[in-house]
Parts: sequence; C-alpha cells; structure tokens
Amino acid sequence: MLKEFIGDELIKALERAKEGICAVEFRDVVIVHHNDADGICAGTILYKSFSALGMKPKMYCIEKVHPAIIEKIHAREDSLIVYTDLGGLAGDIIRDMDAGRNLVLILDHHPSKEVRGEKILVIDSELFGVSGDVFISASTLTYLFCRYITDSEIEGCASLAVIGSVGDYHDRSGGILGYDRYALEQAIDAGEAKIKIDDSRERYFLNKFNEFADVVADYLTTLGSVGYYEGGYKLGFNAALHGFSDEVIKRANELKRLKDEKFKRKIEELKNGGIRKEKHVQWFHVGRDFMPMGVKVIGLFCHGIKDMSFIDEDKFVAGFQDFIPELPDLGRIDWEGVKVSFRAPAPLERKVLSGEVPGLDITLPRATERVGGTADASHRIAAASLIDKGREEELIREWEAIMEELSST
Ligand SMILES: [Mn+2]
Repeated sequence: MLKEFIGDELIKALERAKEGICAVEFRDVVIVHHNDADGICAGTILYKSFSALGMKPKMYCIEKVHPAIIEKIHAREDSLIVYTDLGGLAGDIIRDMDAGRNLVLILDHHPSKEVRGEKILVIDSELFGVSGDVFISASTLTYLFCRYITDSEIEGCASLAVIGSVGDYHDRSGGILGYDRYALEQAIDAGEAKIKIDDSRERYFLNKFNEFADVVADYLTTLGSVGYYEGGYKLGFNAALHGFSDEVIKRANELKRLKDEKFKRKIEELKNGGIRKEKHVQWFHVGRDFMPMGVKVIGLFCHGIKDMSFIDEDKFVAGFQDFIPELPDLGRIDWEGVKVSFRAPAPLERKVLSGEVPGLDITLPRATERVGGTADASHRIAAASLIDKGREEELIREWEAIMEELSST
C-alpha cells in the first residue's frame, strides 16, 4: 500500500493517528467539515469509513471555525471529533475549549500550526512540507487516513478524493498531481474513473455519477456554499453518497441563478449610490441580502465587481456581509459577526504587486486586530476577516489610518 510514498513523514503521521485513535475509547463520532466540494467529499469519505466500522457519525458542515461554533460542537464528552478541510489554524482554541472531554483529530491541508495536547492531533500536509494548494486536497488526505483506519479500500472513496481535488482546482496545471494523483490512480484501478483529454487538459469521468469530476464538484460547491443557510450541503452529502437525482441537479442550477440575480440586483444598488467612498477604499454592506448564501459569496461578489466601470480604480473595494448566528443543524450560536472581503481593481493590483501601495496581507490583519476581529485569509491583493457586528465603520477607519501610516513612511 502506498508504495510511492513509503518513508514519507505524512504517511507515518497518518499511521500514528490510527494508533492514537485505537488507543482511546469513545462513544460516538462527530465529523466537522467545510461546505465546499472538497469539504463535502472529505466529510463523506469519513462518514463512509466510520459507517463501515459500524458507527453512525454525526455530521456538522460549517463555513468557518469560530469559538462560538466550537463551543456548541464540543458541548459533549467521550466522542471522537474529526475536523476535515478546516481547523488547521485553530488547534489551540479547539483544544482549550474542549478541555480534554473528547478526542480531537484535525485533518487539514491549509496552512496550520502544530498543537500539543494529550487528546488532540493535527495532521496537516503543510506541516510535512506538502503543499495543500497543489498536491493534496483535504479529501485525498482524508481518503489516505481512512485507508489506515479501515484497513481496506472502500468503494467510491477514491473517486470522492478526485472530486475534492478538482473542486479545489488542483488540476489547474492540466491535471492533478502528487497524492491527489495517487487517489486518481486508485479510482482508475478500481474501475471508478477514466481520464479523458479535453483541449490538452485532463478531465476525470466518474462512472458512479455518470459525469466529469469538475461538473460534480461545481454542483457540490454550489449546494454547499450558495445554499449554505438552507442546508444545501445535505443534498450535496447525499449526492456524494448515492449519486445525483434530477431534483438535486435542478436545485443546484436554481441556486446558481439565484446567486446571479442577487448579484445583479446588488450591482444596480451600488451603482445608484449604495457605495461609500473614503480616501483609499470604497465600501458597502450587504447585510442579509444574500440569504441563503454563506459568507464565502461576499468575496466572490467583490471579485466580480472590482473591475466594473462604476468602481473607482484607484481605491480598494470592501464588502461586508452578516454572518447569520442561526446555523443549520447547529442552531443559534452566541456570536453576532460580520465578514469583510477586500479586493483591488486591476490598476491598483499592479501597484500593490510592484510595492508602490501596501498589500492587504499587511493592512487588513492589522486593522482587524485593532477592532478585536480575526483575519480569515490574507493575500496581497485579496483578503478577508471576521469582526463583531457593529464595528464595521471602526474597521474602515482603522484601515484608512493604517494606509496613511504606511504611505507617510
Ligand atoms: Mn480544501
């Protein structure tokens, strides 16, 4: 098994994780997964594997790891709680909030940090020098882990790993690579998948879905993120388990249309004076107008409008969206928050990349810290944070002040 990767530190860690889990008694299994295609496939792989071991896992699908959410999920004891496709950076918060009541395993492929604790284990490819942005999806990592815990190859899991990898665009160079490719080869050997070359790019046809992996991934991400607050990920999870019904495909297409309509309407509002202009940023707040879409879409929206003609190309674009504290399956959480996404119009993007203008990776986390929020993702030309509701104007003021401070030096 896994001949190609023998001696590999990551593989050894997965073996150790199995030993760690087998050494502890737990009553039930809880799976916490992200709401895009990769997260849904990773969650489904865990579900299938623990089911094969005779357990019936409880599933939670979340968009973000936040203390108020961790608190709800960990209000139990003697369980095995497995996070997949998220949690890598929140290991210490999860450990402290759980306080040793449960056994926690985090399987992630995003940048993360190591955590010490008797009842927590973080296995993140990035900690082993394997880029989770290119060579391994959460689904592939989870698939490999599940091979160890079940000591077998479970039908359909390798295909799900392929969908997750494609969902995270790991095929962007023409085909999937590294560990993801290993899962693809397993799916092909099992007769689940075929490679087709389409315009000098690989596409992966999956027999079970009678469809290409990229199309399946697109449906799952739409159901999970655009349909987040109506629990669309449950339709995605069922489809990942059993295949797509016509109704589920119809719902995915309706959700796509809904997103387009809501975006169109919001653009009209912004054009008609719905945008506020400061010295360095133009910004707006969509409140709950994007319901039932999750907070991922504020980033998509800002990205979509940043180069439109009504946008001032010398200023950054910032959009706020309410994080609704009534989560599907989890119920009410004790936190009212807002997500903010920043983007740069193309001419400003060039100035950031040439060093003429400070990048969002510096300015937004700093402003976020000043208002007591948490940076969510920070890149030079695209960044996002979570802050408490009611502190939006303060964040904009602090961010403007930081821009002034950095420009004057
Ligand atoms: Mn992922």
